[in-house]
Amino acid sequence: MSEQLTRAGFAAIIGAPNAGKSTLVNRLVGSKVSIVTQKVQTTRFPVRGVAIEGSSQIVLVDTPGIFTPRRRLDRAMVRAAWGGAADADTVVHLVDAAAEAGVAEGQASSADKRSAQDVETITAGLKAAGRKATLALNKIDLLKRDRLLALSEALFATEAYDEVFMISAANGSGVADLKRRLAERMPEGPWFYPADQTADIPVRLLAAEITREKLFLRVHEELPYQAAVETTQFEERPDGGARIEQTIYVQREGHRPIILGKGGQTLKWIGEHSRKELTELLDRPVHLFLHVNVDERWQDRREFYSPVGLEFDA
Ligand SMILES: Nc1nc2c(ncn2[C@@H]2O[C@H](COP(=O)(O)OP(=O)(O)OP(=O)(O)O)[C@@H](O)[C@H]2O)c(=O)[nH]1
Ligand SMILES: [Mg+2]
Repeated sequence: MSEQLTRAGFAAIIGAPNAGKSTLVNRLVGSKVSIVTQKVQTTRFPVRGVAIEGSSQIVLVDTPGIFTPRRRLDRAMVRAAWGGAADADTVVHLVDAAAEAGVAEGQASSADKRSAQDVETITAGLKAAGRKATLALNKIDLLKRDRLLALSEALFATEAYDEVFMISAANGSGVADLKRRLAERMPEGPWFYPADQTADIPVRLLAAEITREKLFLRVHEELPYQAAVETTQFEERPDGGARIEQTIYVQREGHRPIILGKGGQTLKWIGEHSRKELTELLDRPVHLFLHVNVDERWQDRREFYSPVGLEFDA
């Protein structure tokens, strides 16, 4: 009997901040591996999710949004995103179609305009790299079909792409077709991960990410995105539970009361929601302790970068 042919490879999802990359990766994998918020620049380092389609294993690389970077962390994020694309077998450029359409019709917000500029930068970068990407127009749930076609034609005319998909990562429409296509594009070879593994991220890091998501979801208006979460302790308890200690770093003393909230209510909310999700994810009781530290220069601390796969000197 001959062995069944298997395929395995890497598919990088790149795109402007907030295009929906992490939502798409979670949708393709079928469980949560990467955090999602309404804020731009949520994803800070490449996150690997593992999806299976037939006999193919697709290792999805969720990348930080690509934009014009100014600070050190921004530079490291953008470099990591392009690095993810360079190393992958196939690249999907995910575009927020609603933002693009807004720009085309002259009714765009400043965020939409920024997004459209980032899309241009990425298209140019793909062309310079000399390889064709898959274009995936996302958020089609927000748009009429005729607007989508015009948009798709305009982007395809740049010659950076060899295929176009129209999807909604949020409601799943079109995602199955994209997944089948990615599976076909994987090179022949043995799988990289066991069949039941969906993510490749250390559990301490994932735990910190979940708390960061709740933090951003709760204080996205008040708090600039300069906050980080670190898991400082992760202990298995004799009763089968996990005891997790985390520190939230903010850059200014003035941010501390925002995170604490009145009578500590905000921090309590963040902790409760994070604990709930961690309990489900780890499938055991979780005792979570959160601390807030002010560290003006956390973005300039070298230790923060390499554990998550970012280059400090980008
Ligand atoms: N309506 C709609 N919203 C979507 C869709 N996909 C993602 N979103 C929303 O878009 C926002 C950004 O989603 P993310 O998945 O965090 O986007 P991202 O590209 O990973 O963002 P960064 O990590 O910041 O670069 C969230 O509020 C999502 O719920 C979609 O298909 N339709
Ligand atoms: Mg993301």
